[in-house]
Amino acid sequence: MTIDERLYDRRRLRQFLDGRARAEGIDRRALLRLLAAGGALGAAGAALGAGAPGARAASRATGGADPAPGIVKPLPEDAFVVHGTNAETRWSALREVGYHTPNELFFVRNHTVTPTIAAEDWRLTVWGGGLRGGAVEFGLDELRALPATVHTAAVECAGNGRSFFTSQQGETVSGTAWKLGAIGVARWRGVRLAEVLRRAGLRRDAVDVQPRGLDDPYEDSSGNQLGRVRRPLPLAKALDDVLLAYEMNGEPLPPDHGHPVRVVVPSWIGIASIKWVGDIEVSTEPLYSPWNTDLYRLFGPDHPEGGSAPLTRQTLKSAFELDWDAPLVAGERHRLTGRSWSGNAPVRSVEVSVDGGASWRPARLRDTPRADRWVRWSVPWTPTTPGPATLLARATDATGARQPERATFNEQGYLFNAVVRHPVVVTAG
Ligand SMILES: Nc1nc2c(c(=O)[nH]1)N[C@H]1C(S)=C(S)[C@@H](COP(=O)(O)O)O[C@H]1N2
Ligand SMILES: [Mo]
Repeated sequence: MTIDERLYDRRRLRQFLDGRARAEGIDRRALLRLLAAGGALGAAGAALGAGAPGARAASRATGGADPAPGIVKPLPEDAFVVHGTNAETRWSALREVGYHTPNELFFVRNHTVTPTIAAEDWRLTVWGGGLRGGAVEFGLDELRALPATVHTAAVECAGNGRSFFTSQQGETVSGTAWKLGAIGVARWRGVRLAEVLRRAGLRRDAVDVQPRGLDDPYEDSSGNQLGRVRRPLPLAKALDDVLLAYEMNGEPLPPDHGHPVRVVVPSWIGIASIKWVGDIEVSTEPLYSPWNTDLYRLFGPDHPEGGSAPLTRQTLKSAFELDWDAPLVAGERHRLTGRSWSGNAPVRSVEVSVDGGASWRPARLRDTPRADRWVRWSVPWTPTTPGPATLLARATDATGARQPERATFNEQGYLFNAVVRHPVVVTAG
């Protein structure tokens, strides 16, 4: 895979010129010299002396199309599909990759743009009526000095698989048209939220805990100002397994994934895992935000009048580590690989069909199934007849729940759990 460093530098420069980068102690001139030395600057560099607005125009003129405005890391074509401000991981890019999703391949879901936050300037404020005393602040060093916990867990968007409501079920839903790449599994290191709340001094009658991001306030597509991204958690979950993570796969959290600190809520939908967390409100009454009222609930004829309860756990899914319409040579033995996961329980078994669902065979699990993360699997296949074919993978979890043929419709297309029909093309040998 090629990481396009020039594109990366250009994007960083653009953020810098837009005033978004704080450049962590490096002054403007020094940063520009640094970028110029890397060969990333065209006319944009020369224009800087003329002031930021002109420079910005110049960088647009010379920088080419920016595939995902606001995402800092490179998004090589062979690893990502961009949807607006978001980027989904291509499953084919995970094929020869180990268990954890490398940071550079991890999907990005941004409501606005990745902010640049200097770790040394960052403070977390814990506040609200659910505390015994006043607000308490923590710096990164203080969090790092607390007992550390390491947990491997998925972060998966509630809308992962959304496009299949339309392409497989003919239903119209709103939101980003993800295939199955809005998930990643990382090894998160941080401090338990419980530990921080305990130190902040919890009242016995505290009920909700609401982390809020430092990224820009969000304006939805209808022009409604929703404020900063925030979503309450019930105290029971907050005290259970939630982390304030400062490392991802052994590195400081990358900018796009919440640098310097994000919330990680294992087994729950991705929106719970607030990135760039700046403050956490603790309340003695239930809290509401757009992200647990109008958004991230199920609306539609199969759901309660006025909508379901706010969504919590993720659902059951499977994916092949193959591109859409991947070519497979007839007469050769292929090793089909993939991963299955569920927010409800460890995956127990996975079956694969290579004939559009007429017959199923068990896949071999390559990891011990565990909660909060996926299991890799493989199955051999020697196709015989050239032409289009449809692959299906169907997981069953430890509760006995199995992926259905159809997912229950909801207007915003959350929690798609049905078996996905993956097209491939068998080519003549
Ligand atoms: N502050 C903030 N936190 C956020 C978001 C955001 O836009 N801003 N997006 C949420 C959503 S919808 C998802 S699916 C996950 C995505 O995490 P990732 O970008 O690290 O993959 O972050 C969540 N946390
Ligand atoms: Mo999401």
